[in-house]
Order: sequence, then C-alpha cells, then structure tokens
Amino acid sequence: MNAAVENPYWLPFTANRDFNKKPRIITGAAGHWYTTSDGARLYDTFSGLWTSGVGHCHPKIVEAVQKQVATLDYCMTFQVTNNKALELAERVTALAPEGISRCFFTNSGSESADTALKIALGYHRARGEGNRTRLIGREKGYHGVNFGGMSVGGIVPNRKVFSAALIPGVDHLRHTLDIGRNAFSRGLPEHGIELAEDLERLCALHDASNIAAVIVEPVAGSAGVIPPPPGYLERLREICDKYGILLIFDEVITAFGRLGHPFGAQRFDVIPDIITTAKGLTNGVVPMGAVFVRDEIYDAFMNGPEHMIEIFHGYTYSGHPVAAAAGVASLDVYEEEGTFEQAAALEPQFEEILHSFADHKHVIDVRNFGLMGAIEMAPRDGALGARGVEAHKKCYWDENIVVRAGMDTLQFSPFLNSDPDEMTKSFESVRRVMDTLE
Ligand code: PXG
Repeated sequence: MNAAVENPYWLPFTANRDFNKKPRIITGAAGHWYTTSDGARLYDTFSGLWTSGVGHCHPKIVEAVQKQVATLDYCMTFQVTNNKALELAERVTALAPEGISRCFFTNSGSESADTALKIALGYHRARGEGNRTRLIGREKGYHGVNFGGMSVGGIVPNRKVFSAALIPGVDHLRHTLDIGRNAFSRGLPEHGIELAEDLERLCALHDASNIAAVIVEPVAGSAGVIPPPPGYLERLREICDKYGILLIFDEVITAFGRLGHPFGAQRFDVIPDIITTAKGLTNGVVPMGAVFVRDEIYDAFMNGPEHMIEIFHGYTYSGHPVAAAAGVASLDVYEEEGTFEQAAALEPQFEEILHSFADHKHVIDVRNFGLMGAIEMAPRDGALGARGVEAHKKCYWDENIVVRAGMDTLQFSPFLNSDPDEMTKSFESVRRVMDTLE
C-alpha cells in the first residue's frame, strides 16, 4: 500500500506545489456561481473553461443526463450504435454550414484535432493523392495536447519538452498577434492580412502538392484571444482552394455561440472543409467532441468494398449515449433560450467593459471578439507570468471570482446568457485586484 501523500491528485496545467500550499477546491455550482469547500460563493468569469455557455447545472441538461444514465448508460458504437448519438448527429449537423452534413464523435478537443488531421490524410489518400501528407499549423495555435494537435500547435511551453517526438512533416504560419501595430483594437485588428501570404510561401517551399491541410483557430483562444485581421481567413480559404489543400477550423472554443452563431465559420462567412468542436457541444456537462466534414470528404472515404471499415479510427466512448443526451439537451436549451442571440447582444457591453481597462497601469493590450476577451499585462522583470498568477489568486481569495490567467494575460469567457449587472460587477472585482498589483 502507498503511504498517504498530501494530495495524490496531479493537477493538469497547474503549478502543483504552489497549488497544494493553499488548494482552491470547488464543490458545487448553479447558474453563474460556484461554491467551494470552505463555503464561499464564486462568480465564474470563464464559463467553466470556455465550456459552460448557459451556466452550470442547467436544469434541462441535468434532467436529460439523469434520465439517459438510467436508460442506456453505455453501448459501443463500433458496428452498433445508440439512438442518442444518431439524434445528436442529426441535430448538430443541421446547424453546420451548407455542405457540411457529417460528423464524427470524440471525447475532447484534443481528440477532435487529431481526428481531423487523420481524416485529412485519409481523404487525400482515398483520392489517390497519398503524397499530400504535410500539415500546416500556426504559431500560438492551440489544438490540444495529443501528438498531432501538439505538433501543429504553436504554444512553445506545450511543445518544448516533447520536441523530439513531434510528428514530422509539419510547418507553421506566423501568428497574427501584433501589439505594436494593433494594440487596443476593438474587435478585429486592422493590420496583418499580409500574414496569410505565409501559406503561399509554404506552398512554394514544400510544393503545394505535398500539403494535406492547414489548421487554425478562427480566433486563437488559449494563446490569449487573438482575433484575425479582416480578410485573413478569406485569404487562407482562397489559397487552400487554389492548391487543393483542406482548411480545418478548430472551433473548440468558437462554436456553439461564443461568436454569436452556431459556428465561427458562419460569423466570418468563411466555410472550412473540416471543423473541430468540443466544450459547448454539451455545455461542458459530459466530455464530448465532434468533427464536422464537408460531404465530399465523407464521400471520398465511401469508395472501397462495402464490408470494409472506411476509417480505422474511433474511441471507446465515441458517441457515448450520456454525452450525446447532454448534447441534445444543450442544443434544445440554445434554441429555446435564444442563447446565440443573447451572446451576440452582450458583445458591445463586453467590449466596452474590457476596453475600460486600456489605461490601467500594467495593461499593454486589450483584445476582444464575440464573447472572447483578454487583458494583457506587461510581465514583471524576470518573472514572466507572476503578475497573472497573483491576479488569479487575489480574484479567487479576495473577490470571490474565478478568472483565468494565461501567463500575464487575463482571459475572459463570459456566460453566453450573462446577466449584464453580474458581468459588470465581476469586472469591478477584476479592477480592484489589478489596482493592488505591483
Ligand atoms: N482546440 C482548441 C482551440 C482549444 O481551445 C483544445 C483544442 C483541446 O481541447 P481539450 O478538450 O482536449 O482540452 C482546446 C482546449 C485556455 C485554455 O486557457 C483553453 C483550452 C484548454 C486549456 C486552457 O484558454 N482549450
């Protein structure tokens, strides 16, 4: 038997030793508020982790999950399937852009990213272009933590330790964060469309006939909310079309209302070939992701002998009935409550509040698009991230709000159905904390 350790749980993406000095433990939630092990009530400024757009423990979703788990808890979806997965596939593809009417279920955003990359390779091979194996990501991109997504991703600390094991044949576009020219832009930043031409350069360098796909987040999330310059995504689409390269939008954050539409693709009016999702698919209630593909992609796989599996890929929990029930209930709520319209209506107020931080002492940039926002503070000399962590902890302990700090950037993902007064008050708390930061 193991000797008791202080905390056997190794937390993900967390400074564990620091955390264990003074753990922050959440034990319950309702609506826009968490409760903690020491009886506090905390306002959640991050909608979970970009997940829970209509709030926590939404009664309709809770009820659907409770009912489903007592009706069909699990069944494999290899060679048989379940009614809830079918229902969710029908419902969710109906929201997708024209021409995208198939989806493949996963359990997370990371799995969605790797699934999308594998579909892209399989698609080209099925069409007799098996030489198209190269994958293009972008600096500062986040596509989860599995080997494919990590390799096309561009967040340096996530890659550094695993450098030698990154998958080969990957290249990157430059990122579009340009504080020098675009600081304090409201919505899309003016400068940087020319960065889309990086794709032309990579097509020339590697020869476009070797490139399978380009994957980008329409608005980069994890790296600190980086909206694209106007015309940038359109230009990527054009170049992909010119050379027969698939365009993948990683919409793990931007789908399901964060940009006021079912998909970010619809907000930008740029339709990719593959869309990856997770998070808001089930309002974060049960882990689940989905990868959406254009009809031609699915059709290209459907050409071999009919008894043969078309893609040797899938997860034990793909299309899990309890997750699917949470997904169907979430879509019901989004529709009944007009969630995407609510999100769109909140956007101007959210933008106004965020930009009121523009002249705060440590702030070097404020960025926003849809209900995604970031306040970037200058790092302390020789202590990258210290100011951000201090802000996070003070928000938690002194102001009873949960905020997310990515290094020295505070990120905000307000509920899609936020109460405007609650949202305003939460930023008053953020301001009080920032006023105390050295
Ligand atoms: N793609 C994108 C665009 C994401 O934002 C993933 C893939 C991976 O999803 P999973 O479910 O495997 O974690 C994500 C996840 C942050 C933050 O601080 C964002 C994510 C994860 C951790 C932190 O913004 N998004």
